[in-house]
Amino acid sequence: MTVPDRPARPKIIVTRELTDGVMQRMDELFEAQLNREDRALTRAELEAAVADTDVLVPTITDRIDADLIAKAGPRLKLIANFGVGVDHIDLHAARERRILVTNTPGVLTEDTADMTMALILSVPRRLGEGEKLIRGGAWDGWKPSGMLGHRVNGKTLGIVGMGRIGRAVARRAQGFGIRTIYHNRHRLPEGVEAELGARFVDLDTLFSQSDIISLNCPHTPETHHLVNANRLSQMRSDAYLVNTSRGEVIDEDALIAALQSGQIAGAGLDVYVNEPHVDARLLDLPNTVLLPHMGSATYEGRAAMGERVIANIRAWVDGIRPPDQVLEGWD
Ligand code: 8YV
Repeated sequence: MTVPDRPARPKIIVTRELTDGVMQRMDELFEAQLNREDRALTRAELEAAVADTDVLVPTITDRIDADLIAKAGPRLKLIANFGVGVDHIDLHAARERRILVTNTPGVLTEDTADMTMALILSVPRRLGEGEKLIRGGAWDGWKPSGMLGHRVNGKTLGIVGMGRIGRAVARRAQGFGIRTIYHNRHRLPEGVEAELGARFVDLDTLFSQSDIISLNCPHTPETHHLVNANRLSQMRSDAYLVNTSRGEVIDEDALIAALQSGQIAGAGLDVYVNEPHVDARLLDLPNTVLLPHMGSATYEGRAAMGERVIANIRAWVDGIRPPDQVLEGWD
């Protein structure tokens, strides 16, 4: 069945090289203009793309701001983001132009929670430093005082943002004998809290009582710089901060100052304010574990993200609401 004004084979422009299977499926189903070079499109290329396509498939490395959306041609009706976070897309500007935005929730939850857990374990137990010691040829053998870190078992984890990923982290924490407290826009139903072994607290309590804080909230105007100098000053000097959400949730300068002064014990970061640039001061700090935004980077996850993008485009073609329409700002 074709829907009036919906092309059966829409033109889609995919801004980044995706995995082979996903690109092949997109090629079969749509008039797909794929990026076979493993690089981000330039601004001029992005402008040309939005001017002449039905669907744009961007990733986090594309800035889909109001200026770009103003340059969209009349046929652009859907921005089907490859990724769950949509803070690189001006949702308001898209809405004004009646352009739908979709994302890929659900399919990267477990991978991102695994990576969050990896950081929760790595930072207190100094995995990064240990690796560097070996690779630098500086290990002079076992000793009772060698590479001492802090035990995670029995400690308190404070999760900021108890959506899918936050909850998946809480489930993992239970297996490690870690107590979870959390803060979220809305408190979870009691049954879910009981299942996760998680207690709802306000942010002041979370920051002052946690041994490890994990940021699992989206980046929105409300969470921008949620971790600022004031919040960091509430943390204990033996507490750690882990971030697998978005760099902008932390005031990076304030974090660097807190790490340099010993105000907090360490940090595990997968995301940064100005990616791929990583502040040189972070590189100099031994008490950080730094990863290159790889929280969801599994073969399985990328394939599933591609499938979600395809499902959203197909729903739009069929004239039904795409399953992952980002509703923020829509009636
Ligand atoms: C993605 C992410 O790989 O989905 C997200 O929001 O942060 C990443 O894990 C990336 O955004 C893809 O665009």
